[in-house]
Amino acid sequence: MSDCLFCKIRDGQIPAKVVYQDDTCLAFEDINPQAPTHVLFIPRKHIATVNDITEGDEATVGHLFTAAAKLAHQRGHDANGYRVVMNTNRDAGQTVFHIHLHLLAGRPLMWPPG
Ligand code: DGP
Repeated sequence: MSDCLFCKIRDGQIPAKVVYQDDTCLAFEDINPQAPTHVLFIPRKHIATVNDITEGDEATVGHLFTAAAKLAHQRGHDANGYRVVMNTNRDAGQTVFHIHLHLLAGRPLMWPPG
């Protein structure tokens, strides 16, 4: 989508600190990190919200989780743990309407998140 911030990051039109990419997804450091590790995993395909995921997207969305788990492992977060979360629409605080899996790690994470 032409007016999507994360599509622009995907296309290199807006800079981001990319930490991982492959044919399916891109991962970059969050601009406003809430933990020592705060990385966003986005599909290359534009999908606005979790509500817009279709059965044909299941492999793509699942891939975000395996990519996030690999990065968590590489950064040594396996033992202490980490959180992966995808916010959906207003009440969850979604602000960018291109799905993104947050990977948060490196400090104790409270639950419920608020
Ligand atoms: P959410 O609230 O789940 O929609 O999270 C959106 C996240 O995107 C938020 O943690 C901040 C991050 N973000 C917003 N704009 C930019 C940007 O231009 N660059 C990067 N790297 N992250 C951004």
